Amino acid sequence: MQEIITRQYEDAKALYEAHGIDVDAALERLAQIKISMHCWQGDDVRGFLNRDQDLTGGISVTGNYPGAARTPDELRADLEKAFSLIPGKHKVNLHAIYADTDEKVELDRLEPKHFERWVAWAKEQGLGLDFNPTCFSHEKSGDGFTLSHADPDIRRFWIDHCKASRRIGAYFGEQLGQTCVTNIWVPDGFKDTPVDRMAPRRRLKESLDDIFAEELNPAYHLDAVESKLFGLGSEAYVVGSHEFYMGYGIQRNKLICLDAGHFHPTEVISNKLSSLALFADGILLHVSRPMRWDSDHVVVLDDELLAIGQELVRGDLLAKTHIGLDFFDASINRVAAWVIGTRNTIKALLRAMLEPVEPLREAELAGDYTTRLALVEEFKSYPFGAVWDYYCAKMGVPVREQWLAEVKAYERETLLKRG
Ligand code: RNT
Ligand code: ZN
Repeated sequence: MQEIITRQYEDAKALYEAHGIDVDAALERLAQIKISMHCWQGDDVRGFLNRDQDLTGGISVTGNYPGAARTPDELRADLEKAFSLIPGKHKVNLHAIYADTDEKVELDRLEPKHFERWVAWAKEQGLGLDFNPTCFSHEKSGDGFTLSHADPDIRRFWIDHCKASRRIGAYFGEQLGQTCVTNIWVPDGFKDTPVDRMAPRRRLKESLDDIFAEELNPAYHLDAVESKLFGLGSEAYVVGSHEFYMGYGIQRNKLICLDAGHFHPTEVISNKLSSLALFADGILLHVSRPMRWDSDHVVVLDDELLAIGQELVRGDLLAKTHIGLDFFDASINRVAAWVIGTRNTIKALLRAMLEPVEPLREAELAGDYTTRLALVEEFKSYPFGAVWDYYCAKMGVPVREQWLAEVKAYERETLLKRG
């Protein structure tokens, strides 16, 4: 390791240690945290099963940057490149449409065998896998409804798809010896104000109960449900609202997924974690960045990302929280998008681990809000960067923006050669 990185690290460490922060222990802890990196940033949520279908479900990817992955092998190569630039061992979050098979298979007929190559690759790479049924971009979701559809046949199709997805998730968990989270998100909702808000929600509840009827070993598989406030084309009413899944998840013991972009524009998920944690066994996060709407911008190191990290660390919630990413930007290099968003998420956790939490708690308890504010503000300019650089070097990944040259080379040699 370069001498200067080590020296700056030692200096920084002394400053943090003066406040009782064990920096080496923080780095060890940080190395244990797995971020679930979403495969869909690599190809603009297209997948491989129904590539002729447009992206629907009220989500949208904009931009036409060249080099999107067109095949499972290309996507895996891109993921490998990204992971080589991100410190730590992580997970890949797959969607059902990313099945790697030559068979023409319908969503409700998917089986573990259609994901064998993903599992073999994950084993070889030392990665975990998470999963999602794909309840959009399909002719049977064309009118905006899936699990809450009024037509029982359409509902059945999506229920069967979700059941198949859970079995695939359980297979991932068993094969890789680590828990797979299968997260259900459905786009169901109305563009304009409905008359009957109850019936679709009742149907969604019944569909979920049917889907979850099969018990799966929680050591290998956990279910999550993801809410939303609105989407493109479901501005007036989303069936699976926050209250809906909050109730469902607590009552039925499912992980509740909080997506940072799925609430009112000034509402933040960081402020929900401590409440949810008191009642839920586990939480799934979709770390994203809404800009004016659920725009799924690449995650940057902004106040909300820092606050999410702080809540997880201060509230000791890391053990019960599964951290997933959810953004898709097609206007920049897609590998860079992964690297930037994932490195930032890890940075936010490290920043939180380097806070003088105990002295801050004591000041707060004593009503000394002056000290609280003063310390929090001064710590913002502590030499966090030196610790981060040392961590990257120690974990064998590029320090600071050195990763960018590698992405540019990969773009020249690989991405731009794709048609
Ligand atoms: C959509 C949800 C959902 C999707 C992915 C692709 O608003 O956030 O998580 O982004 O499943
Ligand atoms: Zn999401």
